Amino acid sequence: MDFIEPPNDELNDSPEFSPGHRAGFVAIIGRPNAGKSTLLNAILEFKLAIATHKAQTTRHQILGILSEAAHQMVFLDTPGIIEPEYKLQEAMMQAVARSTKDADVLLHLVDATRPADEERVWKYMHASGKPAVLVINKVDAAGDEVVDAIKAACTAAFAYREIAAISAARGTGLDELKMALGRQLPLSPPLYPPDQLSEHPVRFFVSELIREQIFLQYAQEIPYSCTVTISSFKEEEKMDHIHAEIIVNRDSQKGILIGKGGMKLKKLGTKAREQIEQLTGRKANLQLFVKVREKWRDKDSYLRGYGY
Ligand SMILES: Nc1nc2c(ncn2[C@@H]2O[C@H](COP(=O)(O)OP(=O)(O)OP(=O)(O)O)[C@@H](O)[C@H]2O)c(=O)[nH]1
Ligand SMILES: [Mg+2]
Repeated sequence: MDFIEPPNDELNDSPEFSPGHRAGFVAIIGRPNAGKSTLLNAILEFKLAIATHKAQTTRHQILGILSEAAHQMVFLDTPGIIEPEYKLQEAMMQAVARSTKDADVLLHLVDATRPADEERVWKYMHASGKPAVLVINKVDAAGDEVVDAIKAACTAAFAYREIAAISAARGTGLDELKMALGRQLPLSPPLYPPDQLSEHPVRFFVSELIREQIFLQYAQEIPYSCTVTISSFKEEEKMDHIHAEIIVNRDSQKGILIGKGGMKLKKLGTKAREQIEQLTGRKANLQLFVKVREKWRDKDSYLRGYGY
């Protein structure tokens, strides 16, 4: 008789997990550019989420799973909290609200290199009623007194369960952070199979890697005016054939994106393809098409169609 793997819900009865095992959801929230996606990648030791020097890089909830002997932490990376000015940003804030609602514990990430102007974040935290851990990031780039002052300001405003100081970019302080988070999670067997890293399809990550290059290679409003959809993804024996559409907000942006003689789009495609190949470990043939969808960022039907 063939061996049949138990379905996931039978993990409860698995003898492999100690009675002290903890598992749950950790929502990483904070202002734009605090380093949330960098932290997710550092904890997972894998580039799952795109991260750039520009604010509002992340637009979706990104789920990443860390499975260790003592605990399984399901991280939810989220868009930076802002006052929304158009419908795309409203959808981004809904992703934050959903994540705080799903979380067992909130990880409030604060950037030590700028003043702790966190009122908007605290509003989400209060509304969720969830316990929170304060994590001060970028301590590699800030003095001890500054870090202490941020700590004092934050703990005066919110009753955090734990406090940690880290550098997500350098990977320092992460063991202490994981221990602090573990203490806040409920006793539970794993929620996901221990070898699973995420739950989004590959084509989602492919579209994100293209968007990351748009954030890195174009100035001003272009990154904020674009979205990327994968129109076809065919796996063949030797390579993946991917067609991606870059959607822009206005006709004038199409020319900027393509550049003289198509040079800019070519450079974008080359860099994105390299990143995609790193993610999948396979060769890719990437073709990019630019489309104008007037004011897509403010139209519900487009936003839904593009996954927001
Ligand atoms: N010096 C320093 N820079 C960092 C650290 N962590 C992140 N950064 C930088 O901060 C910038 C923003 O990082 P992201 O991870 O994209 O920030 P985010 O919070 O996900 O940003 P949004 O998705 O826009 O909300 C990038 O340029 C990172 O390299 C750190 O520990 N030290
Ligand atoms: Mg991010």
